[in-house]
Amino acid sequence: MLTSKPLIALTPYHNTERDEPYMRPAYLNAVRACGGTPIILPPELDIEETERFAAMFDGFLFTGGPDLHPFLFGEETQRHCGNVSPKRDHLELTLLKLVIKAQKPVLGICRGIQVLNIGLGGDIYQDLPSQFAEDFPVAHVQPFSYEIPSHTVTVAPGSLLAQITQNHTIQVNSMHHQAIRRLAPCLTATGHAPHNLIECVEMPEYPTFFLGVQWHPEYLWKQDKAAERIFSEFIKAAAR
Ligand SMILES: [Mn+2]
Repeated sequence: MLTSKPLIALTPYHNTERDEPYMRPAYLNAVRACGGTPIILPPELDIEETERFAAMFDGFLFTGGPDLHPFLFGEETQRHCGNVSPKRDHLELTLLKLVIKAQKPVLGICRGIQVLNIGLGGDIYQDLPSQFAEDFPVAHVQPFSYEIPSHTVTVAPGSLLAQITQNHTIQVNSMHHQAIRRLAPCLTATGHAPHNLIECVEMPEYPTFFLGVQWHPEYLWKQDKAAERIFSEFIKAAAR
């Protein structure tokens, strides 16, 4: 019998200098290893194509990457904001709305959690180091390999994240200078770094899998069961 693995659409990175889409292999490897078939979306889609893709694929992975444009959450650009790609912002925010409408499984990673929060009406810190006191003791851009965890995340009991990780505390890697500030009204924060920084969001009313994480499970799944289960549970939901 022909088995059909769920098709997982990945939003592409954008090299703005060369105007080229690209993808980090870690995402492709994690999706494949955890039971899905990854497909990289093109950087531009019209609304009909986006609608069609939202219906066509089984799950949607909003990948990591540089910053979202501050205008998207009503702010001026601060000097520590990083590079932006209006093209990528547009693709992801349009896609998110249509994917939610189609009620398909969603996983957001790093930039992806910020896309979910801003797309649903929340906002973010443009730059943690300059917006927090200098003695803010947790490095969210870790000084060593992505395959080694660097800070803890406290997991809310009864949440999807708790179901996935089967733990009250998990160890995660960290490579972000932005983070969620005001949570979108329909989202719940279910994972926090020390000092209460939001690192995981869910949508309790959503009929299927909806999870955003600030860390990078695609670099941890080989050695970490919780990271592996973020992908495998997402892909299981996409198979239903
Ligand atoms: Mn972090």
